[in-house]
Amino acid sequence: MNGADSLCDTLLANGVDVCFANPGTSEMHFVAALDRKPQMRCILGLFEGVVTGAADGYARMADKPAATLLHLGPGLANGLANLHNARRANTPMVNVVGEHASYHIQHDAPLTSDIESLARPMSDWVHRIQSADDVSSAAAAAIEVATTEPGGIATLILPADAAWQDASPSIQRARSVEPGAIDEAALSRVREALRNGRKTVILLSGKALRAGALDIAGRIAAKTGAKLMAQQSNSRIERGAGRVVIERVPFAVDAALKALEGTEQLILVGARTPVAFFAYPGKPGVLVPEQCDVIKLADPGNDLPLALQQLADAVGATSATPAMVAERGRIELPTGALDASAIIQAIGALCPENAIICDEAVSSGRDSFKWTWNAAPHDFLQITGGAIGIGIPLAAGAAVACPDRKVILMQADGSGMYTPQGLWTHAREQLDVITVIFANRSYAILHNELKMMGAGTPGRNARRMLDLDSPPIDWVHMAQAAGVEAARAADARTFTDLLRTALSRKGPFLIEAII
Ligand SMILES: Cc1ncc(C[n+]2csc(CCOP(=O)(O)OP(=O)(O)O)c2C)c(N)n1
Repeated sequence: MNGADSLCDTLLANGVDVCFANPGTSEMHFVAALDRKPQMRCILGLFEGVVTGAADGYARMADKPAATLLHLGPGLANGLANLHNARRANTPMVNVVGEHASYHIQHDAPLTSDIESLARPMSDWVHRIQSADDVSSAAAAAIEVATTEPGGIATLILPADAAWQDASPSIQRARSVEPGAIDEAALSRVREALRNGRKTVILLSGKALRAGALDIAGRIAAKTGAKLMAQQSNSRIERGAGRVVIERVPFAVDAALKALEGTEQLILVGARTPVAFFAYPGKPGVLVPEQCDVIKLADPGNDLPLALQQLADAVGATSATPAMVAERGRIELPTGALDASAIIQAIGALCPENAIICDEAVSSGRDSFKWTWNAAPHDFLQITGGAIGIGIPLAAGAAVACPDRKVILMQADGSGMYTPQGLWTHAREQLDVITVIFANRSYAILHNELKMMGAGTPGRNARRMLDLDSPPIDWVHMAQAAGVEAARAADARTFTDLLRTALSRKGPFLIEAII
């Protein structure tokens, strides 16, 4: 057994059995070790942003980490934007970053770089393995960091000589760390606040947005008159028919201010105080009214369903005060011209039970909840860190985690062009993903941001940085080149027909929706 075998065995012994990878020479012994372990599913991504984004989507749905395999500093750097998104989602992940053999670093060979400095800002924990005998305990420590609530990004740097040297056969188990209990004082403060008659919003995030926890929160809302809201970006929401109806804090500052207007108390359950994505001249950065009291019930790392149950008990919200859940509605199929609403309406109408809807539709997806709140029950995954290019990888990872569920990806075209390589992974792994491209051929959101910033109207240079129409991107050929079947729709009926066809089959399909 060498260090690479020890790493592989430690991952498997701790339930990590999927590795999203893009390897290079320094990782050849790890590749060979993975090759000796058919229980490990190795999935190639043709760009490291696909690797890290897929590991994110996988863990959000599997509730356990995947490993990634990245090639030294540059490979890691290519994956950083989606690592940033994953960190913002509190996704558990174990990155294995290959490194030169320890005695080779002194030569400053071309791929040498300061891996720790690249890794740190997007990792919760970084560790450089010292020797083959250090591998198993380091990997177990990484898994512990990744799996401790609310989840974390653990990055292990694996020097090639530590991978190829003989290692002790002893395989370490990661400690399982119980999530912290909520503070009694916080619980009684919140209980009192819910009795004082002031206008209250309970803001939820993380695992408080899973169906069971939401149901408890819904009972608390029904009992106390508080309003439930979800944070603007969340890793996963279980929603649709039969689930508690919940709106997110809107992205746009004015809409968010309006949604939170008059709120006198904000109770945080694994959520943060809402702030604007950016500072805009003359607009506030914090989105709750100035006099609003912000009271924290639970941190993201607490057991959020338990915290909600404790609160429900404290306020007497029993099953006799049922939550407001969505009833399955008949959503009309759109007809006529195709626009973002028509696409989402069709998805809402046709979405099968238990689907996973991934959202990187950017400006086109702003109102998606309007068309999907009473659709068939589904999971909703969204971009959490604002670093675009997550959609195609995220959908891939979700599909790997849940092979029996349909994944529908709502993908804006500009963001899709950051990681189109992920389509090849959809095809290679025959993932059950329908990718819907919202082809507005523009960075539409940035046109609006220019206005919101008060930066004037776009002239030639600005338009050349914000428009994607010349040449138009041919997504059908792009998908086909990657091995994914694809078709184009320019009106609502054609789109609906294509969506129906794609839903009736298993495997990847892409619809380029011209809007
Ligand atoms: C990694 C990264 N690079 C750049 C940006 C800035 N940015 C935000 S939205 C956007 C364009 C989005 O366009 P598209 O995906 O087509 O969606 P649309 O605005 O048309 O809805 C860009 C470039 C970003 N958020 N993240």
